[in-house]
Amino acid sequence: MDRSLIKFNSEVSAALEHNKPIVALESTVIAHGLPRPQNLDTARRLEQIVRETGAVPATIAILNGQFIAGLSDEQICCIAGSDGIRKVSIRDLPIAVAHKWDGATTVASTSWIAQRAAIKVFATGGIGGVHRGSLPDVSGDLPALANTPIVVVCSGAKIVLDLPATREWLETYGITVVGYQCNEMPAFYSRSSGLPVDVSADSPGEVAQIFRAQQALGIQSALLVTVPVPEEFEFPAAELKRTINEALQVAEQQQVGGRELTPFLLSRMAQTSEGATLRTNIALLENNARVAAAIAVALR
Ligand code: PSU
Ligand code: MN
Repeated sequence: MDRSLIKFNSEVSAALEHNKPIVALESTVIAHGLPRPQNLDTARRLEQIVRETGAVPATIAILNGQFIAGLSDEQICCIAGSDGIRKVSIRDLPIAVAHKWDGATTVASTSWIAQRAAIKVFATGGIGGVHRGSLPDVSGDLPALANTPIVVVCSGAKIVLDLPATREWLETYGITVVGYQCNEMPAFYSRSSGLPVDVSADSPGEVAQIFRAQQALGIQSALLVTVPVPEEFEFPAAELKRTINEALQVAEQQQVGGRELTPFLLSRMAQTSEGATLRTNIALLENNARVAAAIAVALR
């Protein structure tokens, strides 16, 4: 892709020029994953954490059909506060450009843009994956991760998904899964899933070493670094099943599907848990931004 299609803010372009550590952040979580006003506060806080850890944040979105790497605070406010922001995955990128959309980017499209912008590390909450139920709904995040050589820091796949099926998918498509200071793949709101990681890494330096090896080998998939939510913010396991099942049931009754499904499930669970899942979600996003920035620093 022509890099002139991406607009960089001055901070990110200076960082690219001087080979300073950069962390990409996505915007679907701001526009569709978190409610107002916590979405704006979190978006700002994630940038602040990346800076405090010694890296430059590049929040990515699409405005008027242009890919932006490094939103201004005003642009972040627009993504967080406007109603017409679309959820743009890779299949929507050509439409977004041709029709000059304002769009929030998912894990798939954020990775796609960030990697082409020469950014090596991207932090998010939970990746998309294989949905539960009879419909064969598989997030575009998975094939994007299979095709995009970038470090993606997350807390595993979102717990509303079929996690064993998602884990199999990652394996089949050659996506290396690193457990950051853990031996089990975390499950978003929960620290454990019973599913294996391929390797455990104790420090940002160890992750950097694996990513350098991956790049030297010319492997084209992402390196998925999975970080468990800090213990004090983990959502209690006893309530988790009930909360998820209720949300899944209501989604089915109301026939929510396609790109609406994930935001619907997240917001429904936040409602029925009286904000508890929301606190967990924000805590893991902040923690992942910190780990991602440390990895970006180690990769210099
Ligand atoms: N992480 C979060 N909240 C979110 C997401 C990630 O903590 O809302 C977003 C990401 O943008 C991810 C998307 O790509 O959810 C997955 O959506 P779908 O299942 O429709 O592919
Ligand atoms: Mn889907």
